[in-house]
Amino acid sequence: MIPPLPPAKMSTQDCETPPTLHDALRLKAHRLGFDLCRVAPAHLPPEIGERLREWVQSGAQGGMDWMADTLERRADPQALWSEARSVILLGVNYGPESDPLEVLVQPKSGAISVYARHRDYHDLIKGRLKELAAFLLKRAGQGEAKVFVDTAPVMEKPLAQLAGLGWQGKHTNLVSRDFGSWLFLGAIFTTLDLTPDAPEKDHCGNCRACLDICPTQAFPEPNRLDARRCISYLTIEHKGPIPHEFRSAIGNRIYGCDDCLAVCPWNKFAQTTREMKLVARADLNSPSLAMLSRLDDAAFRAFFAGSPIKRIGRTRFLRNVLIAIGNSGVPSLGLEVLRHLDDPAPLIRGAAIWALWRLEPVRAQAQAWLALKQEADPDVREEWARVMDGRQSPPTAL
Ligand code: B12
Ligand code: SF4
Ligand code: SF4
Repeated sequence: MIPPLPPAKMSTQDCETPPTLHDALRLKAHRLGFDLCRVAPAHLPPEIGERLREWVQSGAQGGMDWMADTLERRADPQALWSEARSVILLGVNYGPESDPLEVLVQPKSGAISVYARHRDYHDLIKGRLKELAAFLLKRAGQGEAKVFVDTAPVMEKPLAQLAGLGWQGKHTNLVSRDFGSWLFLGAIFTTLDLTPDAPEKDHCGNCRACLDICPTQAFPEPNRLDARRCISYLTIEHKGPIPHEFRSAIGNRIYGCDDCLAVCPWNKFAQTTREMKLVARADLNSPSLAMLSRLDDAAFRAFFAGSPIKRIGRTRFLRNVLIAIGNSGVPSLGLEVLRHLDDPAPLIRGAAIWALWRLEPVRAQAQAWLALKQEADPDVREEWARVMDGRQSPPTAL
């Protein structure tokens, strides 16, 4: 068995002449831009898989069918790759420069979660993981490795806790003593038998700040998230109309949500990212809702080139922007809504109706009867029908 890695905090000076494979690995990881690098065995305690099964059986994954499809491979690293002996867990600090929740009180702006205000981290991390894996195998002179970030059926958070990168807080994300809530995770599975690092303990104590701040009450209990209620799921993964019960609570969040992350007291140890590619684009800190609502498909693609937001496409994104406009309480934004009432995409038409009803209820009601007669899509018809019989709540300010 290969000896354990040195302490997680790395100094380039300490490691100029790495004496062991582990030192070399950690130093290389640091040079590649990873902030944490630790090792876990390639198996998880059975209760982790059990909880995942319960979660999927309860339907908490909503429309993320891939969570059910990949259940058994996700529950157990051995089921994913039976020859794997160790997993190297990597963390990249994406700590923001300023309070990400400031934008929530700017009704004319859209709130984009910190993780999407810069380059797509998948693209950034994957190449580096591959480079680190190649380095490891070359130094070891043996073995095989596979790299995973986010999209593969890997329980990254429980594995990261097992490796000691942090612990799964009550909001279910990994919290780090060094970087608070702001860590991206990646993993390298390898056939090499590396000595695991010590796991991290839970340091949440009696705190429940993340549970209490959640705008949509997405936590049925601590450590358990109902994705169907989570704004991150609703604005990114959910493909259809956003359920009415969550629309006003979404406020101006147009892509993801950071509330439960940002409120964590462990963020007092957070540090601004050292990775220039993860520094927020200035134009994504509080983009104008009016500007975003005017993006046609080509402009949307150009504006979000290299950003994870491009992945959800203009239709779903515009749905989110229109919900935020409906929540803005800014009457002048009604003009932006009107142009979308006859958009070819039913998802956009439906969200536009809701936004108009919120901003200009009299105008919406005046249009409803004729529009309903001409509308064929059942979801859009339902939006007009709600306007006609006044089934929507009155506008609320942010
Ligand atoms: C599916 C998914 C989502 C879904 C579901 C989130 C979720 N919590 O499951 C949605 C779309 C909602 C989502 C949202 C976000 N995500 Co996401 N997501 C994933 C993904 C692909 C899989 C996560 C998963 O396996 N979920 C299944 C559930 C059942 O697993 P679990 O959360 O670990 O649940 C455990 C606990 O609930 C626990 N448990 C249950 N009951 C109890 C009781 C007790 C007492 C205890 C102790 C434990 C416990 O057991 C479960 C199994 O271990 C991972 C990438 C990956 N491959 O891991 C990224 C990932 C988790 N996401 C990430 C991020 C950044 C986010 C967002 C912050 C993005 C944003 N700003 O909008 C939000 C955060 C929302 C939140 N509070 O979780 C990061 C998190 C990094 C970190 N530091 O933890 C990951 C790891 C991606 C990455 N590679 O960096 N995400
Ligand atoms: S990301 Fe937002 S909506 Fe989702 S659980 Fe956290 S606070 Fe709630
Ligand atoms: S906010 Fe409190 S309960 Fe939530 S993860 Fe942080 S320390 Fe734990």
